[in-house]
Amino acid sequence: MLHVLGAGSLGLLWAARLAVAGVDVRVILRDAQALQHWQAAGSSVLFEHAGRRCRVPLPAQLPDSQEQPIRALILATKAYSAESALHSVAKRLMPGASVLMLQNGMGSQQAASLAYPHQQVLYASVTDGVWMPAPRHIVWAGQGTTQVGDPDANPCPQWLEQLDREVIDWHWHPQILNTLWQKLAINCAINPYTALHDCCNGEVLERAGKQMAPLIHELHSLLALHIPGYRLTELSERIHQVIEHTANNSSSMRQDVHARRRTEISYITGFTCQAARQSGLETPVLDRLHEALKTHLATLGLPTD
Ligand code: KPL
Repeated sequence: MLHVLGAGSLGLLWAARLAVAGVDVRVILRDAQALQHWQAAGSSVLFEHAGRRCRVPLPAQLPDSQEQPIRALILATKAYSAESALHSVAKRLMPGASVLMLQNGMGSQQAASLAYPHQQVLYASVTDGVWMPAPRHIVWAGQGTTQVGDPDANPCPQWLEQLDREVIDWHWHPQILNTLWQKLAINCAINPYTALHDCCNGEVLERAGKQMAPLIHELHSLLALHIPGYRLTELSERIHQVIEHTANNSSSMRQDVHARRRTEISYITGFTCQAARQSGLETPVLDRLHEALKTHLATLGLPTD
């Protein structure tokens, strides 16, 4: 049995795909009220993909459920909730249980590794596009891939090995941190502009104007410290590619702003500015972008962290 903690769009996408693949899965909900709503609505989700809709039964439970211990946990909360969510089920984790972290940005994964040294904490980078037009209704709009790896270079756990790649297109990545650094840089170059200018990813180059080239330079200087031999042209090409391929998408940060939710800036631009400082690097363009974002969020009455 697999447990999914976090019933946002990504958590439910994972839970629904696992259930469709025949995996016995339980969704862990935050509190009794959420569970009550879930059960009253039939303990299922409406799963929409490629023009088809199906109802997928998904049993749910509370973090302190006595039902069964947790052998494998898919943690799909927002980055800022990951630590407290993990804490809510800590007593149920079996010795050596694995925790698959699906968070955006960086920082929450390392915090989980530090807090749970006896669990196998796996990091993932997800490129699926999913949204929820209504509660318990998920639309899998962009089929992506999930890179998974163990930052401590342990082997892939068996439960993951057995996951049907037809249903979840996942790949084991021996150097998952490299993948996370690159995704982080891409998010730093795209998400802030989409939130600041309330635009789709495709408009980012126009909105960033002359800032984009020095920003990519700064991001590359940091990445090159963590990924030896990483070339500036590679990062630049990847950023431009993602902008082109996701031109019509609303970034996760813009979606958060639209939903008047707390954003993940502390785990995206905030983490990156801090990492640069710790390495003695100056990143004036990124720093200004981060500050502009904070001011913008404050003006909208949203949290600035
Ligand atoms: O990961 C993303 C996000 O929105 O957070 C990008 C790559 C920018 C795609 O929208």
